[in-house]
Amino acid sequence: MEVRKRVWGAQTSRPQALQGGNEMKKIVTIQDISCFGKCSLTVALPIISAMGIETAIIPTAVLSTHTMFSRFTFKDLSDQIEPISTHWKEEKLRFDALYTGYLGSFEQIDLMKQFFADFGEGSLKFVDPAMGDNGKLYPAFDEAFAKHMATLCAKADIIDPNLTEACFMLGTEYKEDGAYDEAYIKDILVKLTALGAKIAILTGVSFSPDKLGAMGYNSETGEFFSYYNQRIPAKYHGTGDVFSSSLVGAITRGIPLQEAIKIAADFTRQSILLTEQDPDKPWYGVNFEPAIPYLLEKLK
Ligand code: PXL
Repeated sequence: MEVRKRVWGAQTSRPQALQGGNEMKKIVTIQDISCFGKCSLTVALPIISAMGIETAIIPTAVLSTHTMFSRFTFKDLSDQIEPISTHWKEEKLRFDALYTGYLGSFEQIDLMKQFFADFGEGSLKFVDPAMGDNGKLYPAFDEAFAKHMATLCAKADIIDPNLTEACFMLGTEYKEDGAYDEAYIKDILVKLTALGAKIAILTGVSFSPDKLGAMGYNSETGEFFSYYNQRIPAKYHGTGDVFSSSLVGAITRGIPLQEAIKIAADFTRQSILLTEQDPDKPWYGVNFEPAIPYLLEKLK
């Protein structure tokens, strides 16, 4: 016990790590652990680590599976967020990026605002307001929750909602692919940044049946940008988490934003492609794992 204590103490108080004296970047990602189902932390942790970035986590809840399964267990961990954060402040920990994903309650959203206030200075604050897809919110959420998520987006540097999440946060009508034009997407992007975030990236944007991609807006420069690739006609759960994790990883590695979006979109597409080729393809998630070598190749 004595020895274990000393080893642990030595690790946490290593001066070089505290001063950020090594070269490796650090991200903290805050979202749930769905123990089975390939989403949130079981996606973010392996992807960001594989990108050569130290990945700290705060699990906000433990679920047996994600909420698309017909039944799941759920243990809320909100009461751990403040004590973890207080300890980290004592340890003077700093992160290059703070990345939030799926959050389960109004309280957790407010705790993230406090976390941004405590750790955000000089760090990239990245919010993926994971709440829904295909015009619908996930079962746990309603419109009031989406409006509250918008108040966290207001505190971020970069947000990357899909069209569904953006529409619920803004109270704008959701339109299916093919039923909207560029003016509709640009209007949403401007309104998203008017919430307070500097940059908004809208995912799942399509202006032609064979193309799918993302369009972004930088409110500081007034610049719009987009990236599309060949659509694979298949939808998988967890692709938003694959995109966000690789995007925040690429940005943290110093890759310019538009290039980072291309890398994240191509990696997500490659994950979908490999899932489609798998005879045992899972219904509940995407095979991002065999696409990791492709991602690392893109980072060279
Ligand atoms: O992939 C988003 C996500 C994360 N966490 C949980 C979810 C979902 C989507 O359904 O249920 C628990």
